[in-house]
Amino acid sequence: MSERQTVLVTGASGGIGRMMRTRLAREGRVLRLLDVVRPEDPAEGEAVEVIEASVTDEAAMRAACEGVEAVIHLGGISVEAPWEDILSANIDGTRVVMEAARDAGVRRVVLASSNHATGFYDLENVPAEGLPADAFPRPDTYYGVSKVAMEALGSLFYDRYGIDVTALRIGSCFEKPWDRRSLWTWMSPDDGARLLEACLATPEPGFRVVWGISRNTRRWRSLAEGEAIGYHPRDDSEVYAAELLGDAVDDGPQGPEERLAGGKFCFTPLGEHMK
Ligand code: 15L
Repeated sequence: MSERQTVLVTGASGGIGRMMRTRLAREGRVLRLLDVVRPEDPAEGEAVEVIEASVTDEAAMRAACEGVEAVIHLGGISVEAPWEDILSANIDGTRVVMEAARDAGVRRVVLASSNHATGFYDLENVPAEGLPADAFPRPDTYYGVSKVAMEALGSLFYDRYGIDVTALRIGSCFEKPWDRRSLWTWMSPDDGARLLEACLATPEPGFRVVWGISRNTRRWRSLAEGEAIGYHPRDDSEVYAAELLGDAVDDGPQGPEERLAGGKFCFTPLGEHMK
């Protein structure tokens, strides 16, 4: 990569985007932050540019991709929602991002897919080494379907135009896990930044799919695909287990909401706004 590297981050005002802002700051790197909700102006000395725009705005995305070395596409709706909204923000939005990246000559794109692309896997049937990152899609919602479409667009733009695309099937990226399921699915913000750095640095990734999770003792997803691109997670949700579970006997997944990978997403009415 050249000395001054501009990285465009879409969805920069969202949960993950905000947590990554300081973590992705590097000497010689400019973060170009884009969101429909205007990202905060740069602090003194912060190498940040802000753009208030939607990922569905073709002209704005084209301009945002100028001079960019890599795009981290986090933008879109992050839970279940009406089909028309998902279609526009997540599926069409990803198409617009990929086309703008191609037209601007961007060589690398990282896509925030989700574990909900595979939400209907039953944890009782996953292999001992963990569910592979490229397990065939089994989406649990229209939201999950949009993540499958996102991955398909990434694959298409790699095969057609040679843009390196890594799709991250992100688990639960929050400061801390909050319940039993998130002990399995957690990705710490620091590991999230490690994963994004690995995606930016690995030579010639081509198109691939990687889980976005930490080194959780209770994980049931494979870390191998991440390790292959230099992602070596360091955090483990287990440090929160006692605080979350107390003395409760823990016999593994209990009931369908815990047995299915997507948890409550598998049971939320399709197309209904989820909180
Ligand atoms: C996701 O894809 C959502 O964006 C996030 O809000 C969490 O619900 C996460 O999955 C999860 O499965 O915990």
